[in-house]
Amino acid sequence: MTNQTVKVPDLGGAAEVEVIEISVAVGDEVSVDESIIVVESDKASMDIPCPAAGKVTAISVAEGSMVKEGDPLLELEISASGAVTSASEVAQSVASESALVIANEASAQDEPSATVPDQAPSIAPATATESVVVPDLGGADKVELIELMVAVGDRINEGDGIVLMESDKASMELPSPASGVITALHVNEGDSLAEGDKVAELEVMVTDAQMVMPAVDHTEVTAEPITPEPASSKPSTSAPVSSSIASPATSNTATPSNVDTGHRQTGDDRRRKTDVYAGPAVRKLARKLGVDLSRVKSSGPRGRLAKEDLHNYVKQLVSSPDSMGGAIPKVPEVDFSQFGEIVTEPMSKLHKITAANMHRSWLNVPHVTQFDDADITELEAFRQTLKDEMAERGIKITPVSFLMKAVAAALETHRAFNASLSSDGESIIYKQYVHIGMAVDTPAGLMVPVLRDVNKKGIWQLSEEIRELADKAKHRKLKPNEMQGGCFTVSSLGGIGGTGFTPIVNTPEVGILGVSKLAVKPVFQNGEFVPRKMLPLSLSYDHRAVNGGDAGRFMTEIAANLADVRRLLL
Ligand code: CAO
Repeated sequence: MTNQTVKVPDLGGAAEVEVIEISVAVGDEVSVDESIIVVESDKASMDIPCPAAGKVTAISVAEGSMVKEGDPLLELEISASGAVTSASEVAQSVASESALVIANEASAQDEPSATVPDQAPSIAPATATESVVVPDLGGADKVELIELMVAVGDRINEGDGIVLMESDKASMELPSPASGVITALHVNEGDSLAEGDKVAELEVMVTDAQMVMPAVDHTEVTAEPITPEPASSKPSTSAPVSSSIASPATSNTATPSNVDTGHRQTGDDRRRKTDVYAGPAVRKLARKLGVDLSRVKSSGPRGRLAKEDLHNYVKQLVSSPDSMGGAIPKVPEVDFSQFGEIVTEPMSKLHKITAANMHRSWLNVPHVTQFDDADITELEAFRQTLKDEMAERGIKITPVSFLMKAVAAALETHRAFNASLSSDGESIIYKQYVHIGMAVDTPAGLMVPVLRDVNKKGIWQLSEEIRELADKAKHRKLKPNEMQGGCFTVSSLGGIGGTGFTPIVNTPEVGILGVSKLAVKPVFQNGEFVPRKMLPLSLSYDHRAVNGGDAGRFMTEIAANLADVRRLLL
């Protein structure tokens, strides 16, 4: 037998880490590389693997403890067969996982020697081992063990559940007959049990009275020596154990005195510490599945979570769209060919990119769309007066040039629309430039070239640039920088048709103006209806960044700028 102290390995630069989970209990047999403790820094969490097969004899930390490299985590009793022969071999065997430090200690040091009584008062608490058996099953022949509620090494109180059993009619918890430590388990989950079957061995403290009484059924009484206390310590006031019931030195068998360090937890301890009542196996499974145990509902007694609860939770997540935390239920696949002839064509790259951008924006941005009609009767009249000059210059001016100018002026006075939210959602970035994207319908799909410094340019120059960029877009000649840097987008479907639409914000911009086909409408003016050329506008905006009031004012200004373009000179 060799005792080894498993210490905190190299933490990769972290000064201190928190023990967030102890995956083993005193008395547990652990295998090489089995996760024994999980630690977490502010950047990552790390499973500390067991360096060798053995039995956990003591745990030196508690969940929530802060530890640093080299701090002892637990004591391992390594049997001859599972022993690692040298410290270097141990280090090698775990080096790939982590640089655990193992301190080999001679077993003799830990084994109580024959001289112990000379060094300290010969005081030893007495313990009795009691077998816990399946009680009267109230008529049922057999029950199934559905949950092991304790592990070897667990300290439990009288009345705490040991196992949960279920017949076809009911489930019942087998309570512990006394307070003590589980030293052995004879059953496994899924076993079929009958009345009288042995379930566990419980080591209980024996009082003076019990020692003079005849031993109860199923109880063998043993006594174990305790580790001598330092000379300065007060001798225990426990009753001395008579030599007739003192067992031979059982070396490193965990005794109540050396396990009662607060690391062996009862169910109540565990509930208090984490507010989640679950055993190491359930916690381990939850870690594997990435499930937050505090969200899982217990179906068991006293709120203890079982593996089944975890499975049910995951099943529910997978099957219920409502509980998917933002994930979107999938549209079912349909074989359209069953209804008639079909042709399947691959989507172009541009189409796929557009689809992805639209989807992202639609999902991320709380959209609001506001509508208005701009009276562009005077604008159109003015535009008609430019026909000859347009022909002379070879430049076509459409309502879109005026729209760009009207929007640029409104962006200068309504900075809420000339902005973007920072990606962390903590701040708003206001742009001191006015670059406007223009949606262009091309045979390959939608493209959005950007007109720069629209606020500084005149209608002729803008009209020329609009034509140039639209042509480039239609012929796939746009350079990447000609599609970047937009503050706001104008999407004009006026040349195509429609009375209105709700455009999707081109994130990270916060607004987009949709323009539909102008129509002559009767407008009530000065006591009578008069025919006016009305341009339908629809403004979509990101309601995280822009309020309805801002949007109303912004839209009103655009409409006013279009109704009287002289305003653009102001
Ligand atoms: N109402 C009525 N007529 C309009 C109009 C409006 N709102 N806007 C433009 N027109 C007219 C123009 O005056 C032009 O008429 P003429 O040929 O008689 O002069 C005609 O419609 C066609 O204009 P155009 O489309 O060639 O040029 P434009 O400046 O109006 O638009 C551009 C340029 C690039 C915006 C446009 O070609 C385009 O691609 N629009 C589609 C945008 C789009 O797809 N948006 C949806 C995005 S979301 O899917």
